[in-house]
Amino acid sequence: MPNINQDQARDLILRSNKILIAPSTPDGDSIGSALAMMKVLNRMGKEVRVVSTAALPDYLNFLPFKDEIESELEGAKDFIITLNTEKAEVDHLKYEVAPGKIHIIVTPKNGRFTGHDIAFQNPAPNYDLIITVDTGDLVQLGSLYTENEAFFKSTPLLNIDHHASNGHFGTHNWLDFSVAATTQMITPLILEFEKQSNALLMDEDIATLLLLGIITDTGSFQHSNTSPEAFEVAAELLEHGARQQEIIKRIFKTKSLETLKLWGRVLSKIAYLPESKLVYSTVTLEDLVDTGATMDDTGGIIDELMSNAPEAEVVMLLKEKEVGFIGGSLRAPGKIADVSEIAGILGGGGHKKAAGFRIRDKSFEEAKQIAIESIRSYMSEKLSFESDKQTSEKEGKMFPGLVVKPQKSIPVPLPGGEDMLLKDFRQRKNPQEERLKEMSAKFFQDKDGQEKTVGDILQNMAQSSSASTDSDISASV
Ligand SMILES: [Mn+2]
Repeated sequence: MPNINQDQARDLILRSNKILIAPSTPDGDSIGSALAMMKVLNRMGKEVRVVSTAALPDYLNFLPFKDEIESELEGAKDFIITLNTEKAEVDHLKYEVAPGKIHIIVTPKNGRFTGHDIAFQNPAPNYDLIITVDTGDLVQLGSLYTENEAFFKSTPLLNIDHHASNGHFGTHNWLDFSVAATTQMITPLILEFEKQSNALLMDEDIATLLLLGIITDTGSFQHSNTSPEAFEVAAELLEHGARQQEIIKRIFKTKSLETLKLWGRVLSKIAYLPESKLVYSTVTLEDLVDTGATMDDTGGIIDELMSNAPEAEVVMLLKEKEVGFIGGSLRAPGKIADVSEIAGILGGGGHKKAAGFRIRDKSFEEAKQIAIESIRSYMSEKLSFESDKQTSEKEGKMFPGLVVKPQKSIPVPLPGGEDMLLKDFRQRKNPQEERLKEMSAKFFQDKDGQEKTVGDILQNMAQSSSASTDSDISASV
């Protein structure tokens, strides 16, 4: 199945008129992609339907056009009885329900109907193109796929996704594993459609749907998948009126009472092991029962742990999924630890910055001890190697009194900080050049905070030495 690029995806869509869009398990990115795409293609005069057999989660209830999502493929289950009316005309139709059957009664105006006039069929859904968005595997489409496999196999399928695990199941696969979200791929495509068709396609609603995907998949620009390109696309969407504050409020600041109780409990259990630079907490089945929350409500807790632990090299959240089945999420906010290595020791896997593992057939306490011990021995090796390295680096330094302090972690934006980040990013057309300018301009300030150039300062020094007055310059970086 061929891989295609944005231009080829564009041409394929332009050639198709009746399109089915299928999002995966509904989340911000899949639903944002599907609804934005549907509306834009509608505006381009195409007949488009979004079908998702899974219910929309509550937190997405604020989305524009969400009521247009259909829960099943229209007509897919219909059974059509066709009556040939060449020999007789129909006067009226009625039906009678009998035990275990139904009678359809056709009364002719003239002539008679016989069994030879009847035909049956199960109509196949009729689309030129299926587009799956943010879907790594067709099974994620649920019964939409499993009940219509023949239709999926016989219809051209454009697979748009950013998951590295994507199964290349489309007749055309437009995949980009470097982006943070599927909406990050779709945004430039929509802007191109807009340019070509000369019609207004991108408005505040569409921009909001597209920004939603980027915000949810990057944890509001906090995860390491947040590339400069993700900021660039987000900035573009803000310029088109995306309602960023509404998204943040609905996704990150709206939590049920049960969720708040659970978070309170988990955060109050935070423990720190300084010798291993490990911060961890736990969620047990008892916590869920006591607070009335579900495991789904633990989403985001690990990020909260991270932002509360600036000194940590390893952050761990242990979850008791079932009795004897414990899952662990790991994050590496610092520079020393690689949590995929720790997860590997525990039989799991993942990336350097985020990984996970599962422990079976152990009590929660036993699993916790196993995980902590593994991290302890891993970190003691890493930290002693690191301190050896630092000692050897210090030797022969030009300034023996100065110790280079490595940056421990990427600063996490404060609430609302993403605004500043985006604003900052947008203002800088050439970030490096601007930063240099900024640094050199602000290097010297006088007492009133007025900026001084090097020329001013030299002049001032000459004057002050001849006039024997104190220099009124203070340097600041
Ligand atoms: Mn996604």
